[in-house]
Amino acid sequence: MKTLLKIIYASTVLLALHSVSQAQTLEIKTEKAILQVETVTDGLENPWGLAFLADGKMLVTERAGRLRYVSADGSLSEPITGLPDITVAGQGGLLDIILHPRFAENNQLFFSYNEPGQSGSSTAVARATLSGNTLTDVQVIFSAQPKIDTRHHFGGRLVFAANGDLFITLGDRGSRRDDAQTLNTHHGKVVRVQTDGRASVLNPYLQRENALADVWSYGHRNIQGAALHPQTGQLWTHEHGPQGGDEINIAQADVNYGWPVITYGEEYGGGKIGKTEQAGMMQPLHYWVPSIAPSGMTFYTANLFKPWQQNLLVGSLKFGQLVRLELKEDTVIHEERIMIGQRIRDVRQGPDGAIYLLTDQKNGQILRVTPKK
Ligand SMILES: [Ca+2]
Repeated sequence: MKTLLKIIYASTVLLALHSVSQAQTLEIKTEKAILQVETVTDGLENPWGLAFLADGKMLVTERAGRLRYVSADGSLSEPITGLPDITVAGQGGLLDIILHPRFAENNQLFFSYNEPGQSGSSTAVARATLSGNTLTDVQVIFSAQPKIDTRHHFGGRLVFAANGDLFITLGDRGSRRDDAQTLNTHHGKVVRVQTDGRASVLNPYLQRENALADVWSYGHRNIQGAALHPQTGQLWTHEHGPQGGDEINIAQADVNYGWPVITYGEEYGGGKIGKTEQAGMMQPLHYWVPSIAPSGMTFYTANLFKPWQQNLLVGSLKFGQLVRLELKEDTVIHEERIMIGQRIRDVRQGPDGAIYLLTDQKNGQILRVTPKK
């Protein structure tokens, strides 16, 4: 595979050997920097989410239902015990992980996963205390309804709002009907909850009949990337379109993002799904035709890559790219596609200012991206 990559990307990727670890380091020429891409670790089965601990370690989820520590030198711990039952099927399994904003005091974290139930499964979020190699006090704080037996479109990204509420992004579970357009299911929604699972006091449907109180925004297809804008504090999301029409949105309270009524995508195999605009439905900030299959998202804010500050970075599963978007306020003014050559599942800014990528493979990796000095 590595040899193949060399041939395919020889025009832009220079290979070098890292002299200390002997790990392979790729060099990639981009518009504003030559990047070095080093493999921190591999041997992860479809890693999905990443969280940085204060001691230089990371926590990484594997969709197959494992959570591990990764040390700074890339060694993997045994799986952390104490996870609940997880349905690993299709796109479902153990998904994202995020530390409590006061993790340093309480050792609490949150993770999303595909939770089994009588009528199928659904995206759920649990809170737990991390003590050594074990999770204790595991409590399910959110469980999407209804549970159904499809195996795709679970959403699953977790982001803390500035006030300490937790945003949970969801997917439509492939249930086209009008589920993403109705407020009494969690299909195709962003929800906003307090850390104990109660609806945020800021939510728009607290008093509305036939609406779930934890819903924040609706009309989404499948959101696998979300991040807070560093200046505005708003939640930015992207979502998968069908064939074409992947979108970036700012997920705002009581806004309808249109799926499946409006989309820039089309049916697999061709054919119109709907229209592209309708009154009362928000247009995306940016969309991709053809689809890039986006997963993972971060705003870059660190000093290590000064030319990339305030850029939005998005992973592409389909094209194996890191997509860099330059913004002017809420408008995308430039897009650069950086070929990494593996399906990118998550994109994070590390405490060291480096960019960390998870690759969606059976033998998945954590890649560390830095500018060449
Ligand atoms: Ca939309």
